[in-house]
Amino acid sequence: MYEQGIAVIGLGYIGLPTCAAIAAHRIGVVGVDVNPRTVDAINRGEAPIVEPDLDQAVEGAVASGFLRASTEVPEADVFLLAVPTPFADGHKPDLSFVEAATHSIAPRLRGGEVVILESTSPPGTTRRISEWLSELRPDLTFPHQSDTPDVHLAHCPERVLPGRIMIEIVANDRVVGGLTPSCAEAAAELYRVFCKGEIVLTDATTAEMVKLTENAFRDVNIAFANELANVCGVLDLNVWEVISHANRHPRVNILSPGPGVGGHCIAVDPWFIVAAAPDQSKLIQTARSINDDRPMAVVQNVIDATSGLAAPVVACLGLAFKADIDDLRESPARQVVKSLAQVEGLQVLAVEPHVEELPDDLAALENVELSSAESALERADVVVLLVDHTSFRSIPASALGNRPVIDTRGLWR
Ligand code: SAJ
Repeated sequence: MYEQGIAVIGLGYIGLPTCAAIAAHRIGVVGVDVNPRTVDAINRGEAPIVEPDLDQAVEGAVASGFLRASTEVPEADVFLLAVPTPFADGHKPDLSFVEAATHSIAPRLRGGEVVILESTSPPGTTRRISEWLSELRPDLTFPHQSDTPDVHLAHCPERVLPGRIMIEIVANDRVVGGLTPSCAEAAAELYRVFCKGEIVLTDATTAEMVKLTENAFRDVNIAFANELANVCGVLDLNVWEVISHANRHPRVNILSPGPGVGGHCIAVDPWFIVAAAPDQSKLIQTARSINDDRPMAVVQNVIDATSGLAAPVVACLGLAFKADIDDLRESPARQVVKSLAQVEGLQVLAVEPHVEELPDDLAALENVELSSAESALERADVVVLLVDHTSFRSIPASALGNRPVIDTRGLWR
């Protein structure tokens, strides 16, 4: 089984953990990435990204000889594509990385392989890969052309939560959508090797829509919570108390309001549904705009709290996009800090225990300084909690004192 091994294209938060999970079952894996530094680090047995337990998994897989990395695509039995699918201008899906990955594997096909798309993708993408491949390799048949193709193609969307990837990559159920039923079956065989969750088979477009639906559901639910926060602000009610009591109802489960939705998935993927059916996705579009408006609503609350102060000092606790991670990309907290720094005379003390230095865009601002929590709480006129890191939970009420506190996560409620 898998004598030629598995090739995983893209060694980011999904590709690399997947390589390690497969290699742990003594199947040869070559991880491919365009970045030579990523490749070198992995070949030294190091994980170039921060994720609990990934380091040991990569070290073990490389030491066992079942994982190596390369900038070149090898021949393989299965090609698994795990490349980014961001959006371009106008929130339109950008499939350029998927297309480039498709081009990179085309010359390696001999017939008999399975190609699996794991990247979150707009409906129809798996079929487009099949079409691209048939243009590149007219000597082979693909599943949009034949029920018995030379190369099988399926979509199996990743569903792992950053911070719990190594657990969820094994434990989660997987949806495997084939362009034909035999494509789904061929792809499912690989997941049966390393997944303990159930493997559910469907068609490729349904699988694409399932993944987008999961993240859009969460975005809409968070938007509802954020809208409640706006409403409770007007009514002078504690939104956390309202939600926590409502959630005691057996059929109510409202998520938590916050300073906005960050990360690379939940704020992006709903747009793929909107692009596919703009007139039918009003709720999804409204949710996106409610969540996108949140950082500026927080900024306005801070400005209101500092009114009357000539040179206010504001402590901003947290820069990451969510709790207990060091990832500052696409973070609403960072957006709040950046916008506050535009306010004349205002000084921001940014507290982020998971980083050693500010990212370049914030470091370039004269009135933003990276600070410890202790020092920021000593000096600030106003305290804003932006990320519910565990270490902030234990800050005592006495350390906050009588100054205005804006707790966007309800951590100290
Ligand atoms: N957030 C809130 N309120 C909440 C929950 C989250 O404001 O109640 C915010 C977070 O602070 C963060 C953002 O939403 O800024 C997203 O965080 P998250 O933890 O909800 O999700 P991600 O983006 O880390 O991972 C999601 C997951 N999808 C679902 O839970 C449906 C994960 O399983 C996916 O694999 C991942 O997207 C992905 O790659 O698509």
